[in-house]
Amino acid sequence: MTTEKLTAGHNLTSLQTFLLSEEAKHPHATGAYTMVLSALSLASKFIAARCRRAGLEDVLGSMNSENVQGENQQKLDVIANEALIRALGSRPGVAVIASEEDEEPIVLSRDTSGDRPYVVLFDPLDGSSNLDVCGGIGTIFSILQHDRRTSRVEDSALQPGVRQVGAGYVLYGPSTVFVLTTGKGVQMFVLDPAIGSFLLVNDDVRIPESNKMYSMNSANLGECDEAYRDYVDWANGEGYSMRYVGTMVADVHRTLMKGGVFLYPPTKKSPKGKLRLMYEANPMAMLIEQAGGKAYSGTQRTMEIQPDAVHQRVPVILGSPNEVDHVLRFVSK
Ligand code: AFP
Repeated sequence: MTTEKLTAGHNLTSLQTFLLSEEAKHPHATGAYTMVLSALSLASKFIAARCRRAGLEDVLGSMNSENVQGENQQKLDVIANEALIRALGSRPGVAVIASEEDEEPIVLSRDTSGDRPYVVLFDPLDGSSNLDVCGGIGTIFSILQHDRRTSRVEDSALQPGVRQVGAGYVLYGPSTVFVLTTGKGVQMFVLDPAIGSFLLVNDDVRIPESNKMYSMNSANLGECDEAYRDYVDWANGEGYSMRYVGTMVADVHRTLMKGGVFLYPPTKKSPKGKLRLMYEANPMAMLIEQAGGKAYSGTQRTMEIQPDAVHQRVPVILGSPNEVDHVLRFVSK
C-alpha cells in the first residue's frame, strides 16, 4: 500500500479508537461521554449476537405482554432492553435512561453536583415485528445532558432535539452497522464479528441531495391528510419508486445511503403520527441533518419541538434536502 492511500478509509480505526481520539481533542473531558458510547456499543454487540442466533435459541415470538405503547412485546424486545439497561447502568456518568419499553424514565443517580451527567433515551429493538421473518431491525439512541434548569433530574429527558449531544442507530441486517453523530458529521462503523469490533468505514457520511424514491406505508394513504396523497400522486407521476421495510432504522439507513424521503404521516389510527419523538424522530433528525439532509414533523423542524412526554408521537418527514422540500410544498399548502 502506498503512503497516499493511508487515509481515513484505509486506516484501521475501531469505534473505541475513534471515541478515544475525539476525547483527546477535549483536554477537560472526563471520559464520561466516551463511557456512554462504549456502553451503547457493548449492548449493541450483545443484541447483534442474540439476533444472529434467533431461530436457534428460543428468542423469537411474542412475550404475550404489551409495552407502554400497548404494542405486543417480542422476546428480543425484552432481551435488548435489559442489555442496554445493564450496560448503561454500570456507567457512572449516566443519570437517567428512558426506553420505549418502560413507562417511566429510570433514575440511576440524582447527584448532579459535578459534571453534567447524561440522559440516554433509546428504542432497544425498532421494527421487532420484522424479527420472525428475518428482516432488518435496529436500536436507536439519543443522548442529552442534565438540564440544570429542571428541579428533578428525570425532567431532563424532556428537552428538544436541538439539545442532543449525540445520536445514532445500529442496524442488525446482513451486517451490523453503527451510525453515529456527536454533532460533527456522521460516522459509520461495521461490526467485524471475527474480532468483535466496530470498524470505521466512512468518517463523513453525506446524504445525496435528491433521489426519486419515497418510503412510506402507502396502505395508510386513504387515512392520511390529502396533502400526502397529492404528494404521492405527484411523485408517482414523476417516475419515483417506493421502498418500505417497515423498520424505521432500515428505511432511514437506505434513505441516508441512497437518498430519497422517508415519511410517516398522521393517520386516523395515529392522529399525531406513529413514531416517537424522543427516541425515534429526534435522533434520526440529528443524524440526517448532520449528513446534509432535512427532518420535519409536518411543517415544523423536528428538533425544535418542545416535548411534553417521553413517549410523545410525531409525524416524520426526513431525507434528502430536495426531496423533503418537495413534500413540504404539499404539506404547507
Ligand atoms: P415495530 O417495532 O412494532 O415493528 O414497529 C416499527 C415501527 O415503530 C417503525 O420502525 C416503523 O417505521 C413503523 O413502526 C412501521 O409502522 P407500520 O407497520 O404502521 O408501517
